[in-house]
Amino acid sequence: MARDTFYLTTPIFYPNGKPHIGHAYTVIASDTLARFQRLNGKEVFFLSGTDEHGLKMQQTADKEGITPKELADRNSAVFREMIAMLGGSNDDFIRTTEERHYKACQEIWRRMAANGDIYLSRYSGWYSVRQEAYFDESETTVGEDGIRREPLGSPVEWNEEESYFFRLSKYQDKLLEYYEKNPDFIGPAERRNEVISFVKSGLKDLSISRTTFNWGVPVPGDEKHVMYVWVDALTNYITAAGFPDENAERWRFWPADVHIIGKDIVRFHAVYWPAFLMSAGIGLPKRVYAHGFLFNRGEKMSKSVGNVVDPFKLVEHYGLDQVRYFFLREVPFGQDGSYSHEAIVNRINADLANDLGNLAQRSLSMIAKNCEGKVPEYGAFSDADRAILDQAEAALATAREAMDRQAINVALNAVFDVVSEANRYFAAQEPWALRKTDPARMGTVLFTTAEVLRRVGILCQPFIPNAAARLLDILAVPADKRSFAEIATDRMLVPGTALPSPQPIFPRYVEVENTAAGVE
Ligand code: ME8
Repeated sequence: MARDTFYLTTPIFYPNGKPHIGHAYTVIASDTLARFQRLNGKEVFFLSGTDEHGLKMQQTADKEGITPKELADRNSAVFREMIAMLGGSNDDFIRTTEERHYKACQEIWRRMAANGDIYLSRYSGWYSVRQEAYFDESETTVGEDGIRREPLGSPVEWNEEESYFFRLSKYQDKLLEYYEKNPDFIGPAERRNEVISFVKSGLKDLSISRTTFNWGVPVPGDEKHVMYVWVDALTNYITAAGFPDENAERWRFWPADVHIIGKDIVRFHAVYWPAFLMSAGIGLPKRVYAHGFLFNRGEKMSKSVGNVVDPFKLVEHYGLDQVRYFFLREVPFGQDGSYSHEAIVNRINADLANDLGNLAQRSLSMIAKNCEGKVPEYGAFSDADRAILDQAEAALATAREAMDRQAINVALNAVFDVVSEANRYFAAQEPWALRKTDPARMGTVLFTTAEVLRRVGILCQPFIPNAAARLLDILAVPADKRSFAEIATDRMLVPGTALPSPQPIFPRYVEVENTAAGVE
């Protein structure tokens, strides 16, 4: 039977600079969602990439005295490296300067034009290079320094040129109807409400080409224009699925199940993108989910404040699973979050080293010493045994439901609630005391604990893949028995199976002198 497909994307990153922790965060969260659905039995296509055109790239390259393509080549490679370093399990990495992408952009343009939605006119307005977007004069303000800025704070400059326009105004009612009929299209709810009120306030036609520079995809039939970078960027999601070849192997993945983005780019994904697709007669993505922003000790990261964190250094310092765990557990996905050295260390030591690491170490060392290093035999389960086993099984249902709505932290909480409860269970059952008084019961308690750890190990894989693999290795769980289907009670550990000698899963974080890890 064909498996259900699941297509998930990250935003494609501007390679005009080096990646920072905000980029790493998007990747970690998206990767977790992708891994979860693979273990859940879906056929997953997970995409990331770089967004290489536009004025920002051109200007940065000019400053460095290199071509935009050279800049893109250099930094795109660093983004790719960062994704690999974070354990990213993406199936493809798209660069918008690739040939396949030019073809897709030109075809979607032709289809929008054929539908009567593109016309030539002149544009004049306030342009922000940083946001790669025009702003209404009413949206801008002039600061004390005399500089005019858009609402997010980047400077805008007056721009006037011949431009192609997309009839976005025509789609206002269609979009509102779509949001109404598909209440899950935009998440979380705050973002959905913002989008709806923005569209209700009236949509103007959108300028979708530029003539003042040529670093972009040429407009078919009028090559002095290049496409507006956001038309090009959004199209990446269908390029990678094989568009315009609807017989392509990957076209079955479209429409995407979810576009994961940051909250600053919701308008592009939830207003422009569905309008372009409606115009071109292409199916719409099922969901757009926006996460929040990360702040360093509550402060915005900025080079001048000196609190920009390099994801490579952060991972080198704390460890990959530790960093993944921290961001996924600490920040409710969809809300803004803050990080600090103390908060990271606290999570590592309390949750990973103490709760999970110690439980595994203590129970498995007891098995090694007292049960000949084999999965113990078990007798009838007591109520306490059954309660903890059931909780570990129920965590899967909770996690599935939560991950379907990208509530990553809710899923992870359910798994770590099992770990906390298993610690209480272990302490209350006192298997070390049973060793003399009732060795058979000790075997049942140790079996129960090991079986709970097996379930926890399977459930932890999307979040902390390396540590979860180590845990499953020391429980001798075969590589092909690690999917969510294996959590079922009839697939428990088999008594008598030899276990390798227990290795620590998570060391404690020991304070070193330079605590300002990774801060540049
Ligand atoms: O926006 N915390 O690229 P980008 C959390 N090329 N997320 C953050 C962040 C922070 N401090 N700073 C940035 C683009 N991000 C476009 C996307 S998609 C078709 C094109 C997030 O490199 C930001 O919200 O500027 C965005 O989702 C992502 O990083 C890429 O940002």
